[in-house]
Amino acid sequence: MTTEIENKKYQSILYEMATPGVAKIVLNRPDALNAFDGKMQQEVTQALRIAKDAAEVKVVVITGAGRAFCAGQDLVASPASLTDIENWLRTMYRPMLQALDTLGKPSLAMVNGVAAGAGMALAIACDFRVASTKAKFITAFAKIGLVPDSGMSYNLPRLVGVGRAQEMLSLGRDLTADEAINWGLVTRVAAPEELEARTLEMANYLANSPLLAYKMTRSMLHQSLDLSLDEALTLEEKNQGIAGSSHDFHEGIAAFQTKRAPVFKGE
Ligand code: T3D
Repeated sequence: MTTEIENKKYQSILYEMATPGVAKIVLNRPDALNAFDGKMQQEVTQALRIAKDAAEVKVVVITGAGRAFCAGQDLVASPASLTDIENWLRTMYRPMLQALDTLGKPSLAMVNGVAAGAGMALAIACDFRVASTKAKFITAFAKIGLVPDSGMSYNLPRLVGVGRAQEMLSLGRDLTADEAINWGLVTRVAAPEELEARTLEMANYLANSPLLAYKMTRSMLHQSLDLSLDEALTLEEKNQGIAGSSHDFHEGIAAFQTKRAPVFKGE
């Protein structure tokens, strides 16, 4: 039986179930290093919204076709993106970043090659990054006279700290995969031939994890920098109350007591 995910036709992306529970979005304009052409942002947004509603999807992986992850905004094919940038960002990038933020399921960027500009911004907006040893992280904005966008000014300092974010954004410091893991920008590094297997290993682990707890944990971490300790303790108490009455908690306890592996439902 084909799913809604596999039935729909796209121009700038591919969308498929990689393994049971794991949907894969492939940015698919390899001749332009998968640069965003407008259609691509719209299709990624649509794919993420479908993934959010699809019970069969537990985790989403985003990657690029060919040798790049994504070279950011297409600087040739989308004239509108160069003449009214503010509107372009609002109408093309914002919905995509918001769809990712409200996915409610774990997201992984499988960074197969260079990730530049908004391409790097998309990778760091995902919950986790598995990078090929061939990957490179290039903020790119300042090289063409721009400030960071697509959530990069928000996500980059949260991952690497303000000082290192400033170094990447203003001193043109690009990172290899090995540097990126040392800076905390990526979660794992893998040889190119092992990248897919290592990513799916992590995705499958997440797909079988207690996803209600994942969702609340992600939200708590994202809020934490803006909360006082008192507010964080209150949020922990409230969310632990919810997690503590979930199916998955009872299953986790039963599995521990009977010395078997838990089967979580995300409920
Ligand atoms: O404008 C707005 O609306 C605001 C939004 C901004 C968001 C942003 O993302 S701003 C940043 C935009 N991106 C860049 O500035 C990166 C530009 N690309 C590069 O610096 C380099 O291509 C890379 C470092 C990414 C890779 O270098 P390399 O040497 O591996 O490949 P290459 O030879 O430069 O590129 C290969 C082909 O891809 C080439 O086409 P060709 O000559 O084979 O026909 C190149 O023109 C094309 N390409 C690469 N990046 C883009 C692109 N085509 C269109 N747009 C691109 N961004």
